[in-house]
Amino acid sequence: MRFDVVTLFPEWVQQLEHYGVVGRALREERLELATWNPRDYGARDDGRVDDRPFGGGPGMVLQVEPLAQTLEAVEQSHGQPQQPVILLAPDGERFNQAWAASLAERGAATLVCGRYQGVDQRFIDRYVDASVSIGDFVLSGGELPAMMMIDAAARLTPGVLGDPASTAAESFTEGRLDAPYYTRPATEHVPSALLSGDHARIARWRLKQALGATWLKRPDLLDQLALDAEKQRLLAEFIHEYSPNHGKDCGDA
Ligand code: 9D3
Repeated sequence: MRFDVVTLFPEWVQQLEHYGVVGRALREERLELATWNPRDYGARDDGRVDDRPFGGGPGMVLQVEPLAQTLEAVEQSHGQPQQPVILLAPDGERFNQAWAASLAERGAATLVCGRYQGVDQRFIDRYVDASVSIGDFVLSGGELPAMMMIDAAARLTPGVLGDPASTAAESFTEGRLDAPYYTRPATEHVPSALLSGDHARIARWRLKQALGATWLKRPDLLDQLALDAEKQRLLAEFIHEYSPNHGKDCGDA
């Protein structure tokens, strides 16, 4: 997987190299990251790449020319066929796991980080294949969203995580939340199923807790799941045990 990131803060984005599994994959060149600063390509004589918006209003707008020339440089740097140009912008499509998977599958993308009030619309019309947002909150630029997308896509790239099973088993891939985890010491309140050594029982407990957590915390995800009979039964059990009177004498005998 290769990412080209167009950003006014390349050193910031390059910090990815120093942390975690994504950092390791970059250092071992199982993942490629190149950063491109529009200031180095077609800035005005005064070094600026932005200007005041026509019609007035607060803030500044990134100009077409520096961004266009930066994309030109990106293209010339690799002889590969065109890779998608994705703009990080607050009015983009919402980024999610499906987006991460499609990026990982395409194998390459150019991520353009917006700043200020945004980028000149003519750049978007001419060069941008899709705009992506990470949620309904206002950030000061697209760099953190770009780093987030790289992290999410990278971990779906073969060889980035040590153990391929950990990607496959990730609950979001399944569209639901995960069960709780425990580790030593096994003092108190560790669910007995987890200490039983009975793998079928552990798997059943985890699935039930995962479905229960999704029911409690993300009912919107549950609506999208087609639960088979076994899963429906496990969730019904969880819901029954969750009810406030479960295991108590409610006095109506
Ligand atoms: C005047 C309207 N503002 C839009 C809400 C202008 C504006 C604010 C912040 C334009 C750009 C930005 C900088 N944000 C991003 O570049 C950005 C972003 C975000 O702010 N939230 C969620 N996802 C993203 S992706 C890029």
